[in-house]
Amino acid sequence: MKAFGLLAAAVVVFNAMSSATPAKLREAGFETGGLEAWTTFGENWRVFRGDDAFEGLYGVVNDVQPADTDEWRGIFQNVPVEGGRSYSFEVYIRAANVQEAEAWLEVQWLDAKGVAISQLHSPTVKADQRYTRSALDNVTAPKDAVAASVRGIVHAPVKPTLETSYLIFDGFAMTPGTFPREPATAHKSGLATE
Ligand SMILES: [Ca+2]
Repeated sequence: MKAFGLLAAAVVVFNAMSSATPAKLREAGFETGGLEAWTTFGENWRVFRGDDAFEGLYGVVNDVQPADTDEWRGIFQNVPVEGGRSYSFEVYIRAANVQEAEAWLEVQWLDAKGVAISQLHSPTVKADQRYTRSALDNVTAPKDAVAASVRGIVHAPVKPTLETSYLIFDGFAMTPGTFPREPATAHKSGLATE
């Protein structure tokens, strides 16, 4: 009887989770001025404030500097999903003085143990660009997925020799299905140092 009771309790918890309102990205545009909702790895992530934000007042930038050591850097947030359902993801990326550095939007599908089942990413940004949409549109979560790890990735296989490279992200978003609007066109310009 005791074992049955535990099983019943587990089912109740599962049902409560599966019927919850779909979770969303938090602080997706960094407008708190902090990174409380995000986890980073690798060096030199910072929130910046200024006209160079894609939307609002803030964005997040990774500086790739000549003296750096980390080849891989990322900023991510895990969001619950329903296995077998389709989702769309986007972020706006600006690249300035990139030299050998590159960036992309990545999604890892996580199972109940937090282990990545599979991953996919947007085309790689390899050259300087104004804010441009990077997206994964209408992709289906594996049936065992319980969360999407939504990631901005910077890869710096070769460090710049003289000047800093800037890989800049703002306006992360995700939705079940597809976004209900046409994507905004790229805008803004200038270097992160301006
Ligand atoms: Ca913003």
